[in-house]
Amino acid sequence: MNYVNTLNKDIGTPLLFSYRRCPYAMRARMAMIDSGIDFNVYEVSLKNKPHEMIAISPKGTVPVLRLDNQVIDESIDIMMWAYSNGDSLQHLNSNKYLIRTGMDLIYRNDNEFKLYLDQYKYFTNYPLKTKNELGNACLFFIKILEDMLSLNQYLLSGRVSFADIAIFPFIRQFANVDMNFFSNLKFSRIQEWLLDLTGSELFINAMIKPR
Ligand SMILES: N[C@@H](CCC(=O)N[C@@H](CS)C(=O)NCC(=O)O)C(=O)O
Repeated sequence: MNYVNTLNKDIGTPLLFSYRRCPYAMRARMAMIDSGIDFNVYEVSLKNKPHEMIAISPKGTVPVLRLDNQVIDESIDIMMWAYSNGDSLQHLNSNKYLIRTGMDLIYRNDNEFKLYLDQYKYFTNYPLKTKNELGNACLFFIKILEDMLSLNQYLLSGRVSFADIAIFPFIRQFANVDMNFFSNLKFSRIQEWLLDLTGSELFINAMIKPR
């Protein structure tokens, strides 16, 4: 992963329009690194998105992956592209049941948990509820993950999978809203899982700051 400041160089190298702190972009960067793909990254200002990105993906969200003859502008699709094209295919070689389970979890993360997470993150916008109530409303998903982590060290097996990578940036956000609230939960497995993944070389490399 190599940060670039210009957009027209190295047309042959995959270019990821990214925003360092965006959880969707984090999972895309992690999957690309994990797959051993050589790629450039352009750090986007969300307040001033480059027209080169809007021209190929008018919906204006990051991450966007620009390839020679293809544009991929959903983070899960970028992950799937990375794991199907890189040299580390083990994630998508697991059995179909595990892939289905992983995809279902990601679906619930992106379409259910995220809605509650956003309310908790922006709790001041919801004066009728307390911050703790909004935090507690997120726990249905934390509990699902905790139960899965009681079976294996990671969500699908004893190895980090695409599901761990796709979901953990959102759990990190959840924990960061109020570290005390998170560490006082009686969910020790997810606490250890988060610590493990945030300390991993893969995550540290994906979080390198743009120059
Ligand atoms: N479904 C998209 C969601 C991406 C997304 O919402 N990214 C946020 C940043 S975290 C974004 O670009 N928002 C547009 C904006 O803030 O202008 C994906 O998975 O790639």
